[in-house]
Amino acid sequence: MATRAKRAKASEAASPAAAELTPDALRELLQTMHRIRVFEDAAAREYARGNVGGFLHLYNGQEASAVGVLSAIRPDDFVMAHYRDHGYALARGVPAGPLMAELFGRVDGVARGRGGSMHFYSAEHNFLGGWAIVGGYLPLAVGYAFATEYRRSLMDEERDDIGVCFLGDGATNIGYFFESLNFAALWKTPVVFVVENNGYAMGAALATHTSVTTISEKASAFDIPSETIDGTDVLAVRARMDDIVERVRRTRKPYLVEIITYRHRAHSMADPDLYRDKKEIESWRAKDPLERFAAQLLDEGVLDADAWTAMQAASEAEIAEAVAFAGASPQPDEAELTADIVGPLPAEIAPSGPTRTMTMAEALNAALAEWLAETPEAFLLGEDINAYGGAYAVTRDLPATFGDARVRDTPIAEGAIIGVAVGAAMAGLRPIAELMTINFALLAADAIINHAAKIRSMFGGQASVPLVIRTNGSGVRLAATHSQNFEAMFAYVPGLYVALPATAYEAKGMLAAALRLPDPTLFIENQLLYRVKDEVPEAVYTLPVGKAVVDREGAPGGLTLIGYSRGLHIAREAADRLAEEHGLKAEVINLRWLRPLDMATLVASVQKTNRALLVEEDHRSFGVGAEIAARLQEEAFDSLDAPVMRVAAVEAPMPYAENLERAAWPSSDRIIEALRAQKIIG
Ligand SMILES: Cc1ncc(C[n+]2csc(CCOP(=O)(O)OP(=O)(O)O)c2C)c(N)n1
Ligand SMILES: [Mg+2]
Repeated sequence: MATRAKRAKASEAASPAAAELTPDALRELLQTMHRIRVFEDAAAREYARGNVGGFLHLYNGQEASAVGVLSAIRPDDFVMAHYRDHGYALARGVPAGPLMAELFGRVDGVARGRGGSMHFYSAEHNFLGGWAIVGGYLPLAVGYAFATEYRRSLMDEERDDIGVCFLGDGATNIGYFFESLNFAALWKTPVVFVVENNGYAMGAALATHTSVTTISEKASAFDIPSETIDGTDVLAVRARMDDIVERVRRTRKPYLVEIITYRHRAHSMADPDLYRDKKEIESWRAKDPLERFAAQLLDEGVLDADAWTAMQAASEAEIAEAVAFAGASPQPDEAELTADIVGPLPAEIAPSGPTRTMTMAEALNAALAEWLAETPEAFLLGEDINAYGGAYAVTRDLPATFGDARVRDTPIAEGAIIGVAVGAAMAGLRPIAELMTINFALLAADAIINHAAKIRSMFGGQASVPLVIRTNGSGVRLAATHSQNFEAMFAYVPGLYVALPATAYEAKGMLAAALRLPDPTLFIENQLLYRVKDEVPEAVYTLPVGKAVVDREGAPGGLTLIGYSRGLHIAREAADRLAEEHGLKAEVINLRWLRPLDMATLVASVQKTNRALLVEEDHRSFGVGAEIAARLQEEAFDSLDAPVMRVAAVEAPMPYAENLERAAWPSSDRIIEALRAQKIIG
């Protein structure tokens, strides 16, 4: 703390005169700071009354930062922030009524009561969240700012907007911070990272949570210019921000500002504040930025006592009205519970015209090429998709046709790859991100699950993420960390489409469909199917989203084999053997999509065959088969003549040895065994 206090003091000396701003502008800065203070105190009161729930992080003491920074930018610039977000939203001009209504969980709230305190959002004000995962939204800000640069350079849009992204000192320790700074510098994105160093990350004091306590120095590792400002002086913040904003607008490159500040209240309303010394709190309250600025304006004659009293009364009246507005706003209709999870489906394009024999990799490549050619907003990003040609050659030749700016190699930073893509998608671009294999999707799980899948719903339908994430499962002789299939884990997440093509024909049509969706898709290819050939229409077509197909008709009273991805091929092989060796004409269903899951097709098939067996390459426990078995017994119980069977990967980390790997995989042998065990065949 000694260093922080000393540094803050040093920059006090540089506090500029108020002369450059008009008296009206100065009074407005003070009024906004005061409105924030009154709003926060009212929020605390309403929390105590039980009108506000959840975590409530208040901004008292830090007002000079939000007001100094946000008064320096334009309405077309965007703002992203963390969960301590009330002050930024107010300083951005979002009206207090809808903000308070959001705290109350009401339908007139800025996220229709879906987000709460930590997820304020106002598209109208370019206030783009309110994010509650520490650091997770930083790459989104980079992606959103990147979208501006993309539109300027590739779509001839004349614009020079920038972004401002607030974070705390604690957030500068998380991997997303470093990945985002690297991306921002490398991709030259006009974003100002504003680190509010309030000395604590929850209960952890600065020196206990970071080895570099002058946070602005962290930016130098990425060649990003930076500085530290005294956050108790709104004019110091504003004066420096005027310069910084002008510089970022002109250079189109990132900047990092550390603002030394202090929160007067505990971390959140749930925090008993046991870790801070009373004297320390008093010493910072003594230099309260609000009181300091009011005293300065009174002293300089910009304000007289009566005017200041009137200003205070105006804030109190405005916030009292906001509380009344929130209290009068209805709770959201329960019918809204499932609204805004995904948007409407686009029109389908039927397959037609001549076909050509293609591998799955070629079919995917064709779908990407067609979409890039017709969609200027579309671009590809991922590790080794350009110079290397794609780890599985799916993106080969695309750089030559579409250029390096649209087929973009990235650092090895899965979290930021997806986070940047999410931000770009929110800004209206159509990113297609490649994760080299699904094993690495775990490093991007936050961006996929906490962000891509939730944004439309969590912010009350104000934003969407039209993003396709291409990746692949399986693998041969790659052992435990490189042979996994996590489709069940991702299919679990509402707000995410999960597609698994099994043939080249499907790959092209399903990818074309996913590319046109207004919401995120995890498109899971299979390393063992990239070279499988098929007849594929040359023209653009889409296959219906969330629809399974009957791959082979079976006989009534027999068996439905359900497969997807490589599991379909195993099911087909088993169906051949059952027909030849046992005279059983099994029906084969190809799921194609796990979310949404086409239960209607499955139920219709089971009503005919009375038995079902699912083949999956993912593990059996808590898996796709488990879900299908549960739903078939709910929806087709009376039709079932046997338990729903599952043949899945053996429940073990995948071994390297050839025989062990083969034994771990599902196979037609294991299907035959399972059917024998149930006495369905002899
Ligand atoms: C990834 C993640 N880890 C932990 C938390 C719980 N958490 C919420 S706020 C916080 C402290 C963050 O401190 P800082 O970045 O300094 O911001 P401040 O609260 O001081 O404004 C923690 C640990 C979280 N929300 N997200
Ligand atoms: Mg902090």
